Amino acid sequence: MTSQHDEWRELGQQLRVDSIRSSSAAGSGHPTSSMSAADLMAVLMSKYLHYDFGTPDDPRNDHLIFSKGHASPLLYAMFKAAGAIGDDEMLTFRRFGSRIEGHPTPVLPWVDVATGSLGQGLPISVGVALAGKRLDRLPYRVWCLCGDSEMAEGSMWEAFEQAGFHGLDNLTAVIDVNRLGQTGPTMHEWDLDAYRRRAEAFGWKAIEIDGHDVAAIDRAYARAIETTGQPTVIIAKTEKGHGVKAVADQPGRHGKPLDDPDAAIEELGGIRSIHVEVARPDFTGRPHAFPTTTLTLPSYEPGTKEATRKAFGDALVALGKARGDVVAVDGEVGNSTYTEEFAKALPDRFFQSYIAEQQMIATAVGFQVRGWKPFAATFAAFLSRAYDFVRMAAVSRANIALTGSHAGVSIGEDGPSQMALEDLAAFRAVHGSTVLYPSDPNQTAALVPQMADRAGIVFMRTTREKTPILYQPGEPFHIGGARVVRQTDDDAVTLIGAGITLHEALAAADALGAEGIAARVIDLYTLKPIDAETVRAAARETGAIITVEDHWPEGGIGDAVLECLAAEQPHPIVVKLAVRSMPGSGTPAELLAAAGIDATHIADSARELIGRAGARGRSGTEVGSGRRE
Ligand SMILES: Cc1ncc(C[n+]2csc(CCOP(=O)(O)OP(=O)(O)O)c2C)c(N)n1
Ligand SMILES: [Mg+2]
Repeated sequence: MTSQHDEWRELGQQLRVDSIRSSSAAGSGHPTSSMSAADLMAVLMSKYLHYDFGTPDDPRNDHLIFSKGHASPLLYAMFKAAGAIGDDEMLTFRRFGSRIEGHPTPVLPWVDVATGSLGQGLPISVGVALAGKRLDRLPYRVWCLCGDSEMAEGSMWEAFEQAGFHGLDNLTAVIDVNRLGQTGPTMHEWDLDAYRRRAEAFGWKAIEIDGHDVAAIDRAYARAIETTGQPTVIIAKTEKGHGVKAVADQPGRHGKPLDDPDAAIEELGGIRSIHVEVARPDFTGRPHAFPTTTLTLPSYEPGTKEATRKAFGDALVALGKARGDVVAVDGEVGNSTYTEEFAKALPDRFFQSYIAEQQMIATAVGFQVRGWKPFAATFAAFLSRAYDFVRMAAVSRANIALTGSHAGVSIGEDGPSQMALEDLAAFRAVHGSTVLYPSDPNQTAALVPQMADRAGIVFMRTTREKTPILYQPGEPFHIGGARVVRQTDDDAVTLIGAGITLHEALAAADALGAEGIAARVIDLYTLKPIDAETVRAAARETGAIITVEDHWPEGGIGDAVLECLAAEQPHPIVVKLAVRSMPGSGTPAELLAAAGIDATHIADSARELIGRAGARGRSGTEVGSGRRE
């Protein structure tokens, strides 16, 4: 026993006491989950963590991610011990307006990403560690604290496999094996070998220890940083609520303050005010910078055909050549989304996530922690599998670009398992998101560079089918815009589409025109933020609107348009054409027709609507009841 060990033990007790104090002040929180990991974190911050709390964006800093984000009282107690926050602020835990939120978020400058949805912190740590190895090329380390019940999440094992595969020896995971989850025991309780066998099978160095023995913890970290070629997991046997008899290893104590905090604090030896001088980064160096050239976007000749997914792939290569911070992440469908072009042109900045969509998004989130500009792409349908990662990325205030190909029934023969029919609704619902759905390859190329500069979650839906080139190369398009493609003074109806349905709407407008009916056609290439003025002007001037989308009726183009009009009084009838029954296989044309979203159905719908609206007059107040009889 050395005095250093005593200091670490004392610090562990302080972290416990402070976790109890903040949770009791808040009247809620997770003190027992914090207490089990207190010794593990005490040793980490005293000897192994390299972090300059005064300069949180120093690229050389280590990264500490609490995958078990509910142990936030412990994290805040560490921040207090490091002098980053004061005791008073720590005790504002969970109060309205305090940055000491219930679970950690990057509202605090020392927090990289929001955690609290279990199963995400380790996958994101893998992304940060991968950035350290392959992008920044700096020797910072990533430390990740995981819960044992959290290990049941499949995404944790996506992370284990990928970290092992990439040999991320800059990553150390610590599993706090306190035997308990929220409602009762975990699957493996204190069977540390069960975790070790799994970790080793995934290519990790696994070290089993008593998580309350500071000497053993010290030795484990020392071995972790010596280990090369593979990540390390420290599997620590701990007690939930350790140090306080009333709660230690007791079920039913998860997620609540202690009944008698004063007695508990006394049992732990009272309040302390130990300050830890956390070591600063001990190496020099700057993040690697990739060479760049000037931006030359691809162009497509009007009169020919190309798919927007191909234009996305081409434009991403062009952007990547012009910007060294742009990186691509694939979900093992790069020959479908066309990120394979990036893989060929810029292999150092291409990352294969294999068929692990949660890890794909987590990798992107980890990259942007370090300031890289990730573009992650897969079939739009499969992004839904990682939706919680996207939701949490928004909580993390992450800046990531996502592209989903193979949208809607127009993909054809593959059938409904491959068709994204809810992606527009899903991505519109994400806080602060941007939703793009280009209709033309030149337009796609114009939008891709803007995705890299846009804050938040930026989603682009691309189309599998080749569609006619509508716009000239170099024509300007901006996020938030819509393009009126057809317009006359006599428009009797407005057809609003995007992607594949814009082309159907144009064909419908041709058919209507041949009958003497003028139709305005709007290319709604940005669903969010929507160009409300263009939509409202069309509503006022034509008095009848038909929206057409290769998507379920809920939450897509039709609803985005209706939202713009909801506050307008009066507003015209809006007919939403969308996919309403479960599609099967068929040709794109057959499936568009079966869904009632092809040119023929659009034209039929327009004739019927004009018949109704025409009976009442285009500009009169009767138009705009918004009701469908
Ligand atoms: C994805 C997800 N599911 C459920 C929860 C609710 N929840 C919060 S903590 C917890 C138990 C976690 O147990 P463990 O990982 O062992 O951590 P401990 O508190 O024991 O340290 C649960 C189920 C959550 N936060 N996230
Ligand atoms: Mg547990």
